[in-house]
Amino acid sequence: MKPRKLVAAISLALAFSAQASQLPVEEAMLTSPPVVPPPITRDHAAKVVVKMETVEKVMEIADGVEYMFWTFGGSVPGQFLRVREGDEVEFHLSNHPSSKMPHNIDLHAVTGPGGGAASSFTAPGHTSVFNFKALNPGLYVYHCATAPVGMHVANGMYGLILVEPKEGLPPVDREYYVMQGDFYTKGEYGEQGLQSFDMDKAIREQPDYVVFNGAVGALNGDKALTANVGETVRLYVGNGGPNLVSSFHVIGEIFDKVNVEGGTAINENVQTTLVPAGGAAMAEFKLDVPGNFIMVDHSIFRAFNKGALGMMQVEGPEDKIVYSGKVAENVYLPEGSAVQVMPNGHPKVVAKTKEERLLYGKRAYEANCQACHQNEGQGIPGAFPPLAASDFLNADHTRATDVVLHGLKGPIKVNGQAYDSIMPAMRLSDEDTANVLTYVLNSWGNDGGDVTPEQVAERREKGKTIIMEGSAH
Ligand code: HEC
Ligand SMILES: [Cu+2]
Repeated sequence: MKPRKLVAAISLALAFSAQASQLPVEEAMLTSPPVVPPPITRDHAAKVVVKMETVEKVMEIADGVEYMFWTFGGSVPGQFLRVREGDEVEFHLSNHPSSKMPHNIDLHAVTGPGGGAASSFTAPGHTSVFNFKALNPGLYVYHCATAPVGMHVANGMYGLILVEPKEGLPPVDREYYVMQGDFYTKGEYGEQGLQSFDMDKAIREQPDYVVFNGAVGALNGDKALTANVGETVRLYVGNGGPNLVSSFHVIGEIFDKVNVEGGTAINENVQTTLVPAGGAAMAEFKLDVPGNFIMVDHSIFRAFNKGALGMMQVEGPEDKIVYSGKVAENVYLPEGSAVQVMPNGHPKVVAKTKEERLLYGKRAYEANCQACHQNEGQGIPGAFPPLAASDFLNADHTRATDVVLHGLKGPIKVNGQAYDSIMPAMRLSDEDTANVLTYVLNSWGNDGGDVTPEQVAERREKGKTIIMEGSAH
């Protein structure tokens, strides 16, 4: 080797080793939603090695509806990554050999062109490595930025990276990872089977699904977030978009503190915080009373008709001063008012077997009845009568059909308890009405039986608002 070349080679090696500083090395812990890695306890910078994999896989976006998601780490949103301000990150992006598409990653926490996108462009069956230094603390979105970018994002390729400030974040009892996204399918909301991506709807910004954590119900029922009275909770809320801005709200809670847009500025006593597409927020609150706290995008049709609804179940002692619960329930009927009609946008499904009728009926129940009659049909004492082991229901299936078709008002007795309230007429198809009634009759200790669409059609003919005997109205 000629001397000049040798010098050049040595200085290159030196420059390289000067860049690879002497920081302790550790491998990052990555977690799938809604889990967040534990707070960082180090008081110094480290070199953090991240190994993330892009995977294309079919998962349920709603009951009976499948979608080919493109993911970081196999979940939507992708794995949560937590580093400390000043850390040097060595990022390994592997694209699973079964992928059909190349992918890359643009981390909003990166200072540098493309946020890592160009350096991480990876074909199926390959791994790319790039380095960055986490200069700015905050909660940042990452996403795939491979063309067509909108499509990669719309298929679920986004997640969150938290860069903890050097001094750490104030300690809380629980932390959760919740991220919204909008999805565009060829079929309408709820249409069964494997659904493909609809580019036209995406361009028009008219999603069929708007969901937290990748699916309708991803945070409901036994997958609800949990906490206890007296605890503090921090939600890391992200919005992958691709199109919609989220008006993030927890029904029945006030955020004591919000790190607005995931940055350093803290707003206090916030009811609803805006989370932009490609943005995030940290929301902290203390739980003072028990119950179900519903998380929504307060663009409210998204919550009740497109899936943007999650749940936090809080257990512990009541505090009747902070919240009394219902203390009275009376009928309020201004002159001339009629029973209201609730709209329903559910698609028509035709059950071919009793199993299908029960399955579709369960879905119709969750979408149309559960809000009042509750998840196990137990009702709410004094307000909504039980459908579980209901003597009123079992005594007369025709009357029950009329209740669902035409609504019900006036005093009734269910299992010895008096109710004097109003149920609005449910605007369901004959098919859905038959399904939901058959499901209810065969659940929660009821006597069984069938209601057919033909029977419903017949009752619909005879339709009018039922006012129970003895009613004053
Ligand atoms: C907005 C709240 C609300 C929704 C939604 C609702 N109900 Fe009701 N339901 C009531 C109330 C209130 C009563 C009692 C009315 C009264 O006091 O006259 C009632 C009564 C009933 C009864 C008779 C009493 C009993 O416990 O057996 C049946 C059956 C019933 N509902 C079924 C359904 C079904 C099935 C659905 C969904 C398709 C549904 N309801 C949706 C509020 C609701
Ligand atoms: Cu991609």
